[in-house]
Amino acid sequence: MASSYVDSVLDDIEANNPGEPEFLQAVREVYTSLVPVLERHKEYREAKILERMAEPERVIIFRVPWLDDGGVIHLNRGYRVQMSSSIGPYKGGLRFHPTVYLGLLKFLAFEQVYKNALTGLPMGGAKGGSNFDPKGRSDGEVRRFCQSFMTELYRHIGQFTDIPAGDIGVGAREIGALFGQYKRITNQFTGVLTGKGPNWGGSHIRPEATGYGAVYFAQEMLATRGDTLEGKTCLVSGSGNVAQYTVEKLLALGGRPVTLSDSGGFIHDPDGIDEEKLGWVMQLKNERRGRIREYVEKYPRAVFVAAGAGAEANPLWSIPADCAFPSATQNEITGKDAASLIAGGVTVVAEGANMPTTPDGVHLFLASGLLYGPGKAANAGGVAVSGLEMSQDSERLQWPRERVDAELQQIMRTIHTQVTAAAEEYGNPGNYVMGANIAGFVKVADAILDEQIW
Ligand code: NDP
Ligand code: 2IT
Repeated sequence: MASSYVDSVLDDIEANNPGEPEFLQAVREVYTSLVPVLERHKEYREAKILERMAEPERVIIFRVPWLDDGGVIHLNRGYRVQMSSSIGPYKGGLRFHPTVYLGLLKFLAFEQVYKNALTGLPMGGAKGGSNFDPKGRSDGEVRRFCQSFMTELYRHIGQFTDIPAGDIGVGAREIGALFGQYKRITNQFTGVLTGKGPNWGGSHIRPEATGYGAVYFAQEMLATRGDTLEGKTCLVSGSGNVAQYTVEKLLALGGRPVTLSDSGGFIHDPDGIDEEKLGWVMQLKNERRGRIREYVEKYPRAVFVAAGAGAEANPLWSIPADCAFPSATQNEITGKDAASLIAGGVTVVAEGANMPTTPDGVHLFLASGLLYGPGKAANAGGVAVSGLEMSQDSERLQWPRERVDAELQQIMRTIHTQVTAAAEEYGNPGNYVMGANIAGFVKVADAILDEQIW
């Protein structure tokens, strides 16, 4: 009954959103796991909650003209997808990457709704960004792009309306330029963005939060089997914000990270990436804006493997290990990669990236019985500390690092408990995918019913 209803809703969503494969993938994964909830709750069907939650409340698309260092004018497309304000103001990051288009941001905004609900903080879901490629651009070019982007975006956001933050290609430098421009236009110093500098309204631990949170979530999953991260060999992909702080926390907890990657390929360091090497990578990536292949020139015992264009599998995931922390981008673990991870002995996967595993891969992980923490739950630490940054901005206070870190750990623990409980309540103990989707959904669906918007 409920399953044929979900199928027919998915058919309509597919027909109404052509050319948006990532969005349809994200919606399908969530909605197919909600069948047991819809069996029990007729009221969600009657209020057309599924139909609503796949339709953004508002989408803003705008033109972003900017001048390069040679005086040439460029045009990019800017977006903000305001998906849901049911439990709080729209909240979610901005992505600057050449692959950005409406469908990609709709998938990310859709995921954000459930993730934000899981944090227990009052935040709705959104995502935005542009197809602007910051690679190879000077600081001046990035600044002019950010200023032009904010010159339109400012009228659609605000501390009580929509609070953007970073994502791929948007870090401290970009948030600084975006905030500076917002302030010049509005003459208001408010918490309109998160990820701000710690001496101008930002929260301690926000840069670290996503990576630290993913590791805390892995710790919680391992604890259900009486195990810890001590001595575990860990595969980490990406080498940006999430990957760097994943490695930092793994080292603090006795783990052994051995890989990092970027779009050019990956490095494998059989000796392990220690604190000194991580410091070098942070300098390479955050200051010199270099490529991960340079690692092997500095540390010649490591190997670099170039990315295979259009390859069906990434050899990074065939390296024997105990844990995997995909922290680069969507669909970076294919079905073949998931099979390699399982064959290589991995027993924990904690997703730092959003939707890094393809549906085939998810299926294999769930069938294998390994501890699989989907992004919505495992990477919620970033937006959770963004929520804590909003609280600090509102009370015009800054909490000490120790307090923020303790709250982050508590939030990740609570997410784990909620997700586990939802999976059990609906008959699939240990299935974190189902647990995360159901726990996030029920909270938002009940808010929609309470607010009686029909
Ligand atoms: P960064 O821009 O700091 O780093 C992204 C990393 O991933 C880079 O190493 C980049 O390599 C690599 N990457 C990006 N796109 C691709 C691609 N198409 N193919 C191969 N590698 C790629 O971003 P973040 O670390 O912030 O984000 C990483 C992931 O984590 C994303 O999925 C993001 O949505 C998710 N996330 C981020 C949060 C945050 O707080 N920042 C919170 C929750 C999730 P290259 O430099 O070559 O492009
Ligand atoms: O995907 C994500 O959760 C983020 N990029 C962080 C969003 C935020 O508002 O901190």
